[in-house]
Amino acid sequence: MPQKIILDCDPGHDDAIALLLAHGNPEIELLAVTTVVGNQTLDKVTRNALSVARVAGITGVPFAAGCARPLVRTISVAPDIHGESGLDGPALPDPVISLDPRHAVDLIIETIMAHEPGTVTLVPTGGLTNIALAARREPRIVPRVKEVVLMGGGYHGGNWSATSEFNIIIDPEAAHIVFNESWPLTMVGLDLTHQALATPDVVERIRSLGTSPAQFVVELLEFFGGTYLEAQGFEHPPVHDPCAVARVIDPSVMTVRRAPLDVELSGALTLGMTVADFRAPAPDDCTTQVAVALDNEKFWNLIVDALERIGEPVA
Ligand code: PIR
Ligand code: CA
Repeated sequence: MPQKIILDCDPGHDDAIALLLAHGNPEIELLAVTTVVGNQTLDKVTRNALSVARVAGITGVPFAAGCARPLVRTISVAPDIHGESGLDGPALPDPVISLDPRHAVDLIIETIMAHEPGTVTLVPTGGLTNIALAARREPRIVPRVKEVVLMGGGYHGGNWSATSEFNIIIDPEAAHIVFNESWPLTMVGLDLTHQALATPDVVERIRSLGTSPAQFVVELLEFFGGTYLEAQGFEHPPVHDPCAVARVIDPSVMTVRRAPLDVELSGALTLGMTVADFRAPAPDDCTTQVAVALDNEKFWNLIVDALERIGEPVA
């Protein structure tokens, strides 16, 4: 039985690859794709999501736009990393599917309520605004969700401040809500995703597939590699968001550690920090865990296999 997921994203180079992975892997049933302000404005990331759907040949999956600003803070976007479009690099084809008319928060709620309890996994790869609002708007979703497997945070440090990761610090109040709900939550943070580096050998593996979605990914990785070198001094870019999807496909792709987690809302230097309490043993009622170590070979095989399965979609 494939895992049913809702991908809540802000494409975004690595979000786009996460979407391709989810679509191309038979262990995943993509129930819905929702967008949220993050790497760029809501209009831009939503259009990007629809363009990527065309590249991947995704039809029959509802795509809905969500929140255009965080709960409390002002918008901060990441053009230094993702460019002005939010997905600079490859040519972006005009979308062929249209947006679902529902608000993302409503689509998330309706989708969870329409499926058996314990069968839908939420995979957020952007700020947590939509997910937090869904939990507040319809609390009955919380015990129905199988698990939240999110890309965000980190217990070693940040990428948007010394202590804090982008997806958390752009809407820390939303993250605080999501981390403190009772659903099982796996944090796939920078500690893990900084192990998923797109080295030249994996870029060549993808290029050699020779299809247009593979070429699209190569061009994403080339642009992302350039900005990551320039802005963050990384020799090879970390491909964050597909790590969360990979965890749902094959839990053995990473090791995790149970630990209570919380999000800092009042620190003068540490706003948006995800604090993990690693004092052992984790309490019996602890429902949160953090990703610690990646099986790199398994991870890249999943990406390459998904692109191979997608092949050359008829646009
Ligand atoms: C990546 C992101 C934002 C800023 C930087 N520097 C790098 C986006 C990615 O899409 C990912 O979801 C998360 N936020 C990583 O921080
Ligand atoms: Ca993202």
